[in-house]
Amino acid sequence: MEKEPECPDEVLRRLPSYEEIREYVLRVSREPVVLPKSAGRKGLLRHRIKVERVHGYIARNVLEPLRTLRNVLGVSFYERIASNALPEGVSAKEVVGRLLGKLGVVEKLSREYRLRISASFDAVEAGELYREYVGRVMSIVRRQADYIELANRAIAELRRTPCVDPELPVVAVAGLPQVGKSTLVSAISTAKPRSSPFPFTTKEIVMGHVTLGLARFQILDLPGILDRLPEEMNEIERKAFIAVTETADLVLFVIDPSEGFYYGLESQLNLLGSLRRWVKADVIVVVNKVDRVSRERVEEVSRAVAGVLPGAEVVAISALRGEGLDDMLSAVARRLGGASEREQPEDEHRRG
Ligand SMILES: Nc1nc2c(ncn2[C@@H]2O[C@H](COP(=O)(O)OP(=O)(O)O)[C@@H](O)[C@H]2O)c(=O)[nH]1
Ligand SMILES: [Mg+2]
Repeated sequence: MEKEPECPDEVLRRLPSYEEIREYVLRVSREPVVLPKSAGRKGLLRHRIKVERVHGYIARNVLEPLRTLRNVLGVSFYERIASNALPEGVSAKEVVGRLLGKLGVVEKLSREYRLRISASFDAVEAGELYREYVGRVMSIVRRQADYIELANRAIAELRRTPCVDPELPVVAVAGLPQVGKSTLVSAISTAKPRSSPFPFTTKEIVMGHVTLGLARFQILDLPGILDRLPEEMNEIERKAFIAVTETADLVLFVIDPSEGFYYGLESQLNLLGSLRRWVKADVIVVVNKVDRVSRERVEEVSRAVAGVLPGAEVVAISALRGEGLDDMLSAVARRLGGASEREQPEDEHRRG
């Protein structure tokens, strides 16, 4: 049975490239093997030990990390995040499956050549067999060089991805660029993401934790999403979109109500409407930057929100000045509390 998935940044290791593997194998081939005086048939034993070294290196540094990666990819959030970092149409799962299949043959070859070397006539024959073994192993590895690079891209992306604890609720902070998502997350959580007056500052998913009395939840600061179809999004927007759809129990949709806001109110409302269609999670609409606009404008924006999402809960805050944050957090706690009450009967059912 597969182990429980663990945090990608803790368990995932980069794979050695084809060149690094070749370098190791060349070194093993060159370096003398020191044997005790008492050892018999030294010429054979030396080459058998070299086969074991090559095999051990590939098993520990390639096959084992690949199995860990396969395990992590069992969580669909991680699988989609990893595939998002690969070229269009390439799935991380397929890359790993292919590598494990092709490179797994090294295990069989190693067994075969250990036996053949042990049964060989003399050191000359053992040396020939060893060279044949290395040739076959390296030709397998060489043919997978591009796939090893793809796996490393997936691994690098997953190591940058926060570890989502499935036991704790997830609140995802979404909206267009520049609306104040990072400022908000840094005002209320342990995370201190960078905020700035320049769009597209946030390129990674950043995880923070919030403790509210006895309740605890995870909060995700996300890259901004422009108002366009998922298939038109770039890699970074898609990453935010995947995080919202795969992990969120609740979405805080942040709106900048300023009249001079670069992206305008309409595209913010469009994105809100689209998210509502694509995402099952609850949404609370957060009208931010109220320090910059009149009360009338906040009411106008709230009415416009109601036009898109009738009955939606709207809270007004200034993330920068820390205004309205307590009310917003109470609204979040109410929703999450409600969600866990709804889940309880299901838990009973699962246990029974
Ligand atoms: N006046 C005002 N500016 C804010 C507020 N929240 C964020 N900002 C500013 O808006 C800009 C974008 O903020 P940031 O958090 O990086 O937005 P993000 O792209 O949505 O993460 C920064 O210059 C922030 O200082 C707010 O409540 N009031
Ligand atoms: Mg940001």
